[in-house]
Amino acid sequence: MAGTGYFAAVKIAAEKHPRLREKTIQYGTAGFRTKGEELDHVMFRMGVLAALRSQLKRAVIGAMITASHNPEEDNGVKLVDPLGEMLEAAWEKLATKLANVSDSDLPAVLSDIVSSCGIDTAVPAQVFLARDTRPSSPSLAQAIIDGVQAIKGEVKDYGILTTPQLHFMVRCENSQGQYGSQTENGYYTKLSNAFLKLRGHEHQNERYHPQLRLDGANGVGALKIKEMQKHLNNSLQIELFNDGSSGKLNYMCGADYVKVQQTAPNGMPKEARVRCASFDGDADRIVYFYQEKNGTFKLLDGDKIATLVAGYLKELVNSSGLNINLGLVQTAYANGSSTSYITNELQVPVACVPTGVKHLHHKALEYDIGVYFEANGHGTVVFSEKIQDMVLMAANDSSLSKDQEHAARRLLWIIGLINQTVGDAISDLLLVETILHSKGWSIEDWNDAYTDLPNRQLKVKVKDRTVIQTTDAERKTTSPKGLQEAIDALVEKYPDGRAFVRPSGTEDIVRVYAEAETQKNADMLAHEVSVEVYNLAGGVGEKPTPP
Ligand code: G16
Repeated sequence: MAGTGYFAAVKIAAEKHPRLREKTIQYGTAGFRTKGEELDHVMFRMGVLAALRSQLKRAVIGAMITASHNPEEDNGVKLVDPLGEMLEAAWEKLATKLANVSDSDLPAVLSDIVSSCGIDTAVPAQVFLARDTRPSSPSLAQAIIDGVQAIKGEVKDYGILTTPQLHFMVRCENSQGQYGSQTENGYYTKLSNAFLKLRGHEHQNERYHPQLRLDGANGVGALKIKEMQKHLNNSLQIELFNDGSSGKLNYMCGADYVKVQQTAPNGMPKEARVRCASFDGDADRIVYFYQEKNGTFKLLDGDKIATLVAGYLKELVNSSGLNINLGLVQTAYANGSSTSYITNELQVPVACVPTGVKHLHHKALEYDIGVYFEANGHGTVVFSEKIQDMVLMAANDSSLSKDQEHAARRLLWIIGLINQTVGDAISDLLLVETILHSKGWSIEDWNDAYTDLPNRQLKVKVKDRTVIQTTDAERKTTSPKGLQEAIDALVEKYPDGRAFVRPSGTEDIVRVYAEAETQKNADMLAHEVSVEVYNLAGGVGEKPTPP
């Protein structure tokens, strides 16, 4: 087993990446995230950690440099586990510890990790690396490479990729190619083949039009959707805006901006009844939107996507006659109307878990087919191995009726279209377009399924956001004292009122969510809750101002 002497090379390499700041940093909702300039030593250490995890798992581990929806100056890193899923929770703790130790303690902490996890340091380590388009990303990538190489690991550097593309590559490699080929071309080919098959076997209804306007958030998603388009044989005409050629990443555009501000992004023409979509900065989230004739903005967020997808999969499962249990996973941010619609109309069981794709993903694995989406547009569908085999057999079973066989075949192609490793804006876009095309629906038809309760999200700046602690899948607070009682009393005042607060795991703020029967009431409730947070949880800066 490796003692501290083994890490002498790490100590020397670490001299190039010293820890210059005392500030503690946490592996949050989706990895480390802060200003890009504060991350060099963290990246180096995550390179070492990724290599150790690769030795432990005897598999390739991924490291994605991105701060996703955050402003351009921020950056971060997400580690990717062997099946392409987010890093296991126990290792998030190790990552936090490693990121925060002094330079001189580094060998001792690494040695502890090696002995407590039983890592054989003689095993070859391999790390797949990719980054988004932020200016700070190339030098941070070098810090990761230095970390991996400090313990003689090998790096495959993909350069610029979307986050879900890197997750895909890791899964492909570790499945020995069964999941697909671990190249960018392999990604486009797998998804587009499935998309074209699904499109080719259904007649287009006149209310579906193949034109889509897309906001690329001035990020990596814009670059990669252009590549994907080359594989779609013109069956989908995507008009791209905010493609990064001039605007700033995520600035007044992108899925997070559109969802939180409930408005169209800058840089896109405003035209009534045109189907539009928006990616976030690393293309793992997507929301749709359009404008009504009278100019009213309509958002179709992750909840709307989840209901569209779950409803469609349920139809296919029923038509195929296969015995499959289908479930849907949401978070506290899910609009109350979506949960009622899924439960009562679609009759699909719903589970609620804390924010963070890692929580949704794990819960979704409990179903044969698990659909999960956060309201912010981050989500995908996972299929159990058993169901994938069953669908494959049914799709080729000539003893089934034509309808059953047809449904099974579509399910099989849908499995090919979905990036099951993590939420993927490109794959989700193709999935939504497939379903709308198959149903012959316009975006208005889709929106008509149910009406969202008006809602509002706000941010409150506090001195230390960890003073807010939550329970019940983040729907209630347990600290600071009196906050939950105050929220309960406010919610009481408003018909259909609901509100909760939680500390963000990606930004240094507390998030406030409120919904109510009218927009005015939702805005007021969110404001009043913000004031309570400010007063009881150590607000800093300007007090929240009324709407
Ligand atoms: C990340 C996570 C999401 C989460 C979002 C916001 O998204 O992957 O699961 O919903 O952060 O998290 P929080 O409210 O804790 O700040 P992304 O797209 O930024 O990687």
